[in-house]
Amino acid sequence: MKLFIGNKNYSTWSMRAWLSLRGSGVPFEEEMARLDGEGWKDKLIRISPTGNVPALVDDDVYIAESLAIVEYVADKYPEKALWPEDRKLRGRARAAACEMHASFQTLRSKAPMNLRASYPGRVDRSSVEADVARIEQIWQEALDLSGGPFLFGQFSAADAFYAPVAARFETYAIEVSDTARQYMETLFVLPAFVEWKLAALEEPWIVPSDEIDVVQGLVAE
Ligand SMILES: N[C@@H](CCC(=O)N[C@@H](CS)C(=O)NCC(=O)O)C(=O)O
Repeated sequence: MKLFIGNKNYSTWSMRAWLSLRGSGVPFEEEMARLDGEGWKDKLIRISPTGNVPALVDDDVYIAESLAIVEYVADKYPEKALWPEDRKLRGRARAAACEMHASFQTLRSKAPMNLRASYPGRVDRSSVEADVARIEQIWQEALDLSGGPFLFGQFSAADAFYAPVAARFETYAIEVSDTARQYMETLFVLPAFVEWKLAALEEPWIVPSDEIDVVQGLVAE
């Protein structure tokens, strides 16, 4: 089983799928399809007809879309518990991941993930208030329900889906509640998160469209 991913510094959807698998102990190979450089999009379309990463190839089966990848792998490796074992917690965890997949466009567009960067104050909480408040509510409810330390008790794909959000809060020093901060610290020491971030820090590539100066119109792409 091979997971195609984008640049680790920037590719949030790749990170969600990769962390879900690695954090759950699923065996897989990975290959990077860079989101920069000459002809990158054509190369990507050859790997993944959606033109997006992540994409999973398992023998003759090809699966695109981060959430579908997680569900496919959860079906294939039920013993790895990508979702919580308790049915009600599993339902809530899936709902949280689906909401991440479908929402928070303001935060996603105004505060691109950039793991190697530190830009405190460049994104005001007020400009992304509705999204941050809803994410804090999701985290608080989940942690109250499960008792933590991860959203639904043990690590699950729901945590992987919110990890890039936590990384954004950190990069731009967006103020969050004490509960959210504590949960972020739990994520930041997860071995799979550390492994991904260390690899991201090694990458030399710049993707201009994900750099805050370009996003904020201060520098042309
Ligand atoms: N809905 C897709 C989104 C995938 C996506 O947008 N991936 C980005 C990288 S994080 C990508 O491949 N972008 C290519 C492009 O911008 O053309 C999923 O959940 O997998």
